[in-house]
Amino acid sequence: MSQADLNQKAKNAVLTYQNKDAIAIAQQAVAEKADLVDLIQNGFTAGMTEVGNLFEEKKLFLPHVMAAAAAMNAGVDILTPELERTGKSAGEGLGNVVICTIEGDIHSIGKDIVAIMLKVAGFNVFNIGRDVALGKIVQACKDHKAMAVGTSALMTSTMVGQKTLEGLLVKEGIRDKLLTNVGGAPVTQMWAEEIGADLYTENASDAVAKFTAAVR
Ligand code: HCB
Repeated sequence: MSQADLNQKAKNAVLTYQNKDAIAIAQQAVAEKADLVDLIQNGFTAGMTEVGNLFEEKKLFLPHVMAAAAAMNAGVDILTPELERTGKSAGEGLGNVVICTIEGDIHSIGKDIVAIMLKVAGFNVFNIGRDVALGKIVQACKDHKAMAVGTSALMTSTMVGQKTLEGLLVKEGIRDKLLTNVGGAPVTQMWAEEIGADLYTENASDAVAKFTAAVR
């Protein structure tokens, strides 16, 4: 099957909340040695983005969003071990990165995709979860001697946590030892500049490009 057809089927699986279809298309893509990164970005993520738009237009409701997210996760769960297997080995590690969704925010799909892509690109990624307390993020950066910390915020009400984290990293004396990266749908380059974050990344590919450039 062509990459475009695989992507379309992955998108449809999310839009029709079909976990089984999502799993089947992911397995087919692995068997056919398709471009799995393309499948995540232009298949599953494209479906999730459309669901998000329909939700915003009030044409879908929260249970639909949850069902779509479950289908997306079912597909991505099949692809993750394969991407990790074919990615760079731990020995080629480009540095330790801590990533999470900020305190008060349970949205995890986007940061999980970024975590997978950074891992595939050769970074040692510590994905410490969602709704993570700011103190816990700082501690993880210290424990893992992180060269970068990426935080995701999907709500305007939780973005402020990214700003507070900047101050906390300064207070704990580690701000100058790492790069701070902010992402999430409402986050912008302007927000990154306003709070003093080093990197704004729009999506997973952008994160890989900017993180890789930062270590070269
Ligand atoms: Co949620 N939700 N939601 N939601 N949700 C949003 C985010 C709204 C915009 C929808 C809306 O009202 N228009 C909205 C926030 C409004 C606002 O504040 N501006 C919203 C709300 C309000 C809520 C609840 C409060 C709803 C409720 O309970 N009444 C609640 C949150 C409770 C809480 O967090 N305390 C809630 C719950 C949910 C779920 C559970 C149903 C589900 C999340 C499931 C999960 O993540 N496991 C969900 C979803 C799926 C969405 C939408 C529809 C899609 C988000 C998504 O996964 N997009 C979203 C609408 C939207 O965003 N348009 C809606 C796909 C991913 C791939 O994109 O932007 O997350 P992404 O990530 C990108 C990019 O931003 C970047 O790279 C990623 C990959 O390309 N990136 C990073 C992301 N993180 C990064 C970190 C880095 O370091 C670097 C780059």
